[in-house]
Amino acid sequence: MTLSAIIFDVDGTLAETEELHRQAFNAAFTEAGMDWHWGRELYGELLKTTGGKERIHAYHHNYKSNRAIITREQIAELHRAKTLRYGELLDGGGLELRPGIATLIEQARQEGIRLAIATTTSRANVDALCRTCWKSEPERIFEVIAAGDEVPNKKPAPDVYLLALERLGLAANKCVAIEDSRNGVFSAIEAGLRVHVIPSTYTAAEEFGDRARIWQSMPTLEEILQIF
Ligand code: XBP
Ligand code: MG
Repeated sequence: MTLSAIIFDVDGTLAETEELHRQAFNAAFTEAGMDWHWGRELYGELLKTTGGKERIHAYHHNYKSNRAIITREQIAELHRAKTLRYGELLDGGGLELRPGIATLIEQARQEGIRLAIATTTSRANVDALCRTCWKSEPERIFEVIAAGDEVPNKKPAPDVYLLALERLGLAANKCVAIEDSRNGVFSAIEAGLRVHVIPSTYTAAEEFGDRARIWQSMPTLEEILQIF
């Protein structure tokens, strides 16, 4: 069986973005006059809930249940402000691709292996990341992009990987997923994909089950092909 496509997760996999997401959430809370502040340890816990809007809701529900009700509209507004701040933080520069990502993508392109994204974050954030890290629009690097705001259920549900496969027009057994988190690994496996996981700063202590291949640094294309 030949490998036809590699499907990449974004946050934590292409780059260590979660610190910028955390700062953007906190900026949005402050701008809204709220006293919420997510420190690193707390954010590590909150990351178990994928999706920014879902994370705000989970925090309110689990940590602030004695406070006034927060509406769906207020959450959406907070998340809009967060996305703006995140884009600005990325545009400010400084964020780099994780070591080995640029090489892996270049090797895949040279071998004619197709490239795709399956992410929980929004398309706007994928665009901003590619502008910062590749100085390029995402379509010039990734043939297919499936984003969290396009599917009903975020990871660990398989929806976003299934959408990426549908857009590629490929069966799952012709592709591999590259992930950094437990939620992402389960999402990809549910979609029928083989998964390579390279834990990131926030996911280093997670359990990934026994069905994903765990790497401590980014594998080369040759290493991926050896166990495809
Ligand atoms: C990571 C996530 C996202 C980001 C924040 O997704 O769970 O929610 O933390 O992005 P992935 P949004 O690793 O699948 O890319 O606020 O846009 O949801
Ligand atoms: Mg991730």
